[in-house]
Amino acid sequence: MKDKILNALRENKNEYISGEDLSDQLGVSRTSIWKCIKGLKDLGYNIQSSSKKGYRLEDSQDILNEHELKFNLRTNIMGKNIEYFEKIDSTNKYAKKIAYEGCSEGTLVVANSQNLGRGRLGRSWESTPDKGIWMSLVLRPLLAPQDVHIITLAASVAVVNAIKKATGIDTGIKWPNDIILDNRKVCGILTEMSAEIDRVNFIVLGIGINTNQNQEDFDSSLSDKATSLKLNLPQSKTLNRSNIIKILLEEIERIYILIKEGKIQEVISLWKEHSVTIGKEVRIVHNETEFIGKAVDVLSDGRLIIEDKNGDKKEILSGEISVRGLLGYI
Ligand code: BT5
Repeated sequence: MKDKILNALRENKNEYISGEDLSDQLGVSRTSIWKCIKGLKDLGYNIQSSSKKGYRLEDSQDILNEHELKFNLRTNIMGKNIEYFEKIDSTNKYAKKIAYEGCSEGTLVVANSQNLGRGRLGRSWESTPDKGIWMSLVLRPLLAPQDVHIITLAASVAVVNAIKKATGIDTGIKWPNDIILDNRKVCGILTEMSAEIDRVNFIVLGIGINTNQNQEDFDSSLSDKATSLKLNLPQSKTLNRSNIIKILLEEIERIYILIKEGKIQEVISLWKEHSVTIGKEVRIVHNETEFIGKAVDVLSDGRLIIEDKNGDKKEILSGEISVRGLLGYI
């Protein structure tokens, strides 16, 4: 019923609709309407009530819930099935559980807060309640396990494009999985998989985007490493997370279709267009050894090609990287 009332209010946007009209239209009592309106207000919707005129939905700055995510979602695969949580340990952990149980491709898990958000290599991910996008998608591509890195590359491109479309903000991709804004990390991507020797069972694509945090919302250990979209907007405007997620799902779907069609080189080119790593001098720390050189290319399996000053090349699959002279934060 809440959904129906919300839709009726949306159709009458900025106009009052009386309780009587709503009750006639939806065939329920005015008391039920009143209770549902109260429930919607509790969910964060800004609904004006007037004893004479009825109810009116005001523009809300930031609402995150399943209804809002489904409203006007224009995808065929991504987010067709949504599980929303006010609080969870980790959306990736939960998505892996339901993927094992057989959930459909494109299932989206979103949380308003995570108390055990995870990064790579056992690191933690700070997931401030009410302020960020903490989401995981279950994918079931026909890929060999060694080729799954293309999903992280593709997701990075989708994030950059979605942020640009939703906010106008330009971001860059730092190899392998960071989205960078103002020399700080605004988003991290964690791709996990379950696979057999020659085939992937499923991939969980976890994305964390710092959206509406103020500087003081970040732990002091992140103060010079992390930023949010809001901090980079004029007047620090609060953003609607549901809106950004829907645009992101569209972008992910678009690039995922390229992968399904085998257009891997196209994905790599898009990645390179937005990369802040390629062409820069970088320092790689891997297994306690250090290597300095210029990042010259990325391969479809995610490896970064570094060339040292003698022209010798090295392929790097993972490790810590700092882009010297550009990003001083790691
Ligand atoms: C990542 O790991 O960047 C992947 C982060 C993925 C988070 C999403 S949220 C939804 C889904 N569910 C999960 O449980 N995880 C995914 P990594 O490259 O290892 O970076 C982790 C490092 O980034 C930490 O050690 C901190 O230094 C830093 N960090 C932690 N939280 C941050 C934040 N909110 N913003 C920016 N940097 C952060």
